[in-house]
Amino acid sequence: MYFDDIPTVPTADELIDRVLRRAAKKMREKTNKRRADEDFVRSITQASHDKLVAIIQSFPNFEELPPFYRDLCDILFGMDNLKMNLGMVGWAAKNVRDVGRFISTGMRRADTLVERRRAVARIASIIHRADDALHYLNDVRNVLRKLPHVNPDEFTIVVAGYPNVGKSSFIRLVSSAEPEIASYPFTTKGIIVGHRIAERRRKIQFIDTPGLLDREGEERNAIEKQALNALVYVADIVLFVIDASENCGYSIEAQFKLREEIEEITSVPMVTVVNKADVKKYEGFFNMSTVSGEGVEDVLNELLRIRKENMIKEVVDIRSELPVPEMRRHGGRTKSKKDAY
Ligand SMILES: Nc1nc2c(ncn2[C@@H]2O[C@H](COP(=O)(O)OP(=O)(O)O)[C@@H](O)[C@H]2O)c(=O)[nH]1
Ligand SMILES: [Mg+2]
Repeated sequence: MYFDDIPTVPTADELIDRVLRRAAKKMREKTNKRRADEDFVRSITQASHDKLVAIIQSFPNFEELPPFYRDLCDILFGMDNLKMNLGMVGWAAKNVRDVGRFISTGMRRADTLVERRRAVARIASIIHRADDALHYLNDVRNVLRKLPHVNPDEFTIVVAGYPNVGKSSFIRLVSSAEPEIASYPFTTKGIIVGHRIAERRRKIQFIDTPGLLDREGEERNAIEKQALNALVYVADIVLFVIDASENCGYSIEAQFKLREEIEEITSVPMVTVVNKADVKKYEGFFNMSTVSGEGVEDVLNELLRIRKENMIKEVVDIRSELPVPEMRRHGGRTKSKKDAY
């Protein structure tokens, strides 16, 4: 995954402390006092610069993330914010290096202790100017770590519908392994991502859309709408779950209205399934129950059928893009060299 290995981002003080302590330790081993001050400044310069650069590099290149994650990061943080804060840390890295080099080069001619202190103060002050950015990036890091693991290359079924219609129950029931529960920052509920091995060991992933649909369309805020868009974006199929028993607390009309809304924002096939068939069925749709298990197999088969259809379409698409051989384009044999003479 792109976000698992980002280490904690230190605050300015933590970073300065670490750098100073390491340089001081090195200095104790030195015998030449004059050289030691200069080495100290070189050491803190290099270490501060490298650490700041390492922080930037520990983040992924946001522009180059798969579209789903790029959109999600844009929704969560704003691309401009990310760039600005990473840029601030970059600015600090460059300045620390310039200032440190400048001071250490002039040290032999000056009172080295005074110069050393000046270097520490200048470098610390530059790093402090990036403190807000460092805090911000640490927050970003903490959010990124909790994002669900969505594999953009896997066939993806996004399970949508109002809360309590049985989306999570369905994913749990059909997933081969224990589904992963990640959390979206804009919802208090966990998002469930489950995987299932289909025929020929191909994986299918199911993704929940929790908490995004608690409110009626008009009340949903911009972030929630975009998040829903991002989710629908990764979908190869949207599975819309309806609870005809209305035990979920939403009328059947409201549920169909939501279905229309989602149909508007997605261009992929949508399968509608009525869950809780053990309580109430609804004619004209797939009926299933995640409690009794009835109808679940039919729903899975329908999803696999659509998946197969899609795969055949893709193959045809690729074929139609293959270059037409030269000969055929001219409608006959191309002239051989012999014919030309
Ligand atoms: N009777 C019945 N209850 C169900 C069924 N599926 C889910 N539930 C119940 O509906 C409630 C909400 O289920 P959940 O999967 O958390 O819904 P979600 O909010 O859409 O993820 C839980 O109490 C489930 O036990 C079903 O097929 N039949
Ligand atoms: Mg749920």
